[in-house]
Amino acid sequence: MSELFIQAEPYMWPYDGALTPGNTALVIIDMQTDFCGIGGYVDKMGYDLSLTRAPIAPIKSVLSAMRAGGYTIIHTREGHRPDLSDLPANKRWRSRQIGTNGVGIGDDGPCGKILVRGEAGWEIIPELAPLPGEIIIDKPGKGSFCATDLELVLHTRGIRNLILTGITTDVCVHTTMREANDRGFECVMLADCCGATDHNNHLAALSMIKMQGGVFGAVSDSSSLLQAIGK
Ligand code: C5J
Repeated sequence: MSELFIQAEPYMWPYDGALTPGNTALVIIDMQTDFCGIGGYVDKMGYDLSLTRAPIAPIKSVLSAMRAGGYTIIHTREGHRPDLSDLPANKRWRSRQIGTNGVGIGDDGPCGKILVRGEAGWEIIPELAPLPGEIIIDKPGKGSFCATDLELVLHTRGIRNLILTGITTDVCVHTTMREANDRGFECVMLADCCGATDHNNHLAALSMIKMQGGVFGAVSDSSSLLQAIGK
């Protein structure tokens, strides 16, 4: 098999050049209205929406190239059951400490109940809507492996390389990368395809990945990915 690498830091990714549409998935994390839309959870907390909206256009171009190349596409959504039976009390309590009037996860907001499955704010934004047949992972937590069947899906498909994108860099994307790395998956995060509620946290999260020879994997960007896969 011929080798294929993406320009990345601190090493050309994947480590062994074994990158094919059959063994590699694009993972798009939590591109939901609650995290990047007007009236959603992040907006309600008062953060600058331009930071979590910045990755929309770069993800769109990577998504369209990887769809065309026949790669597995996986979307995730953070959200809780409508009866809130999977919403830990401490998560709910903490989410009510910031934002207006003690409104937090599970409470009514302008886009319906915040981070609750089936509500408008919980939906993936139309620009990045999944196509029929693409995998959607619903997760109650920050990591995409906790309380989901993601690992089983990846093993069943023979996926070993994960290209990570989405929001937020320092929370759900980072947690997912750490979980995946510990499970033996080879991970790269695309810097311009991620965003955080605080830009310095975004930069710090990228920097952490590159420590110790790539302690969680590597960091690249959309143009390096597109160049490598020839789109
Ligand atoms: C957060 C996420 N930040 N998708 N969720 O609560 O990163």
